[in-house]
Amino acid sequence: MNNARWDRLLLNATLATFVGDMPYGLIEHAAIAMHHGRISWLDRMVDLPGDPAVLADTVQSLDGALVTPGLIDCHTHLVFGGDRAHEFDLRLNGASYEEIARAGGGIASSVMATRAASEEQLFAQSLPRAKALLADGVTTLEIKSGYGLELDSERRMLRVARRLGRELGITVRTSFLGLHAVPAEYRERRSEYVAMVGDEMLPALTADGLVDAVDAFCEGIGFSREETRRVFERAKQLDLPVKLHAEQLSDQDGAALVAEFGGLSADHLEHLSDSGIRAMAAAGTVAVLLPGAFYALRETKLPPLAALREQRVPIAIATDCNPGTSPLLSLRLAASMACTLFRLTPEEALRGITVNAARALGLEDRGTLAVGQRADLVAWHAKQPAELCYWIGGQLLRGVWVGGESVTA
Ligand code: DI6
Ligand code: FE
Repeated sequence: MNNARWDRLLLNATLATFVGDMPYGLIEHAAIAMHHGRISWLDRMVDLPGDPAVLADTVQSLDGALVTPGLIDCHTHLVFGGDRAHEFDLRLNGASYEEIARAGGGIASSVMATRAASEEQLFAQSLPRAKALLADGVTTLEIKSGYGLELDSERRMLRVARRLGRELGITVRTSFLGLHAVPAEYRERRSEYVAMVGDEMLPALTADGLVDAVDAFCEGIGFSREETRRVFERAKQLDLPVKLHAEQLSDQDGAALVAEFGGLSADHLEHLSDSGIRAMAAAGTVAVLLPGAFYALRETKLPPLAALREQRVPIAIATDCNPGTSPLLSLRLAASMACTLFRLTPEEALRGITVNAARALGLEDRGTLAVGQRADLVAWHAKQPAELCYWIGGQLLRGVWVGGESVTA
């Protein structure tokens, strides 16, 4: 039937649209149609403009199941060589993070393993992690570089990130994180390293078409505001948006810096100040909270949720999937942790992995269910949205559509 109005129609769904002021933008007893990769119609079943079998080529009933936008993990370091399970073991047997780092562990050990891995090996090691996120409903995924810290290895990481997107049929957005750590060979020459990141690596990787945004780790043990600013200036010249690891372990006033550049997001933010919040609110910079790192590091200082709410800063949640501080492979679990550890409401947490996560990546065509949006959506073995944060672990996925096509997770 080639003359049907729509490619596909899902019936008897509960839609969490995240549009409008109703809780979750919920529409019960609803249907949703997709055509040419976009959402072409959605409303209550009783308002369907005709016989479903005539309206669409493919019709499927969901028996009242919950449907949400495809989930968006807007902050990961998912591509890396090796793992750090051994350090986890050492830490729980009494070794400190500093001792491990001094013995060549920490980020340096992931850099060594990543540099040593071929593109093929890096892809093979990263693929199961990306698949785990997809199996939990993620259809858009941000992946950072930052374990190469030299041009060829950073390029390899970003190429692997892009290939994961192609292979799994999901969207991958890449961020260049040259300012993640000073590599050992530059320890005595850090200003040379910062200059190389801005003047050589960033322009070269941008010319290769591998960079969607620029990130940095602005921290006492990372890079200063001035060093970060230097690379952000280059990003601006290249017309690339910026985001920042800010205020994770201490207040460096990084949030105000990224806001000054009109940044997409400031991420972590446990030590965020009132002035940082005001700067973010004025610039429309999204606050990305990362409860996986908070949990794994057994942090106790909470991000300033009340003030973020009061200033109406949009809040997103991400896994921060990385081998050191957040080996977390479920975005739904990150949302659950955001509720239990940070006290977000389930609606805030779910907006944080849909509509606000899209905003943190500068993507306006997804994160909500509305006519014209990309047809990235997930059907769940759940009836109500809060279940997605309420169940801790488990497999709730019932179906995934990316750009209107059914994908096997
Ligand atoms: N903040 C983090 O928590 C991770 N990177 C960053 O900038 C840690 C990465 C690691 O330990 O490998
Ligand atoms: Fe991170």
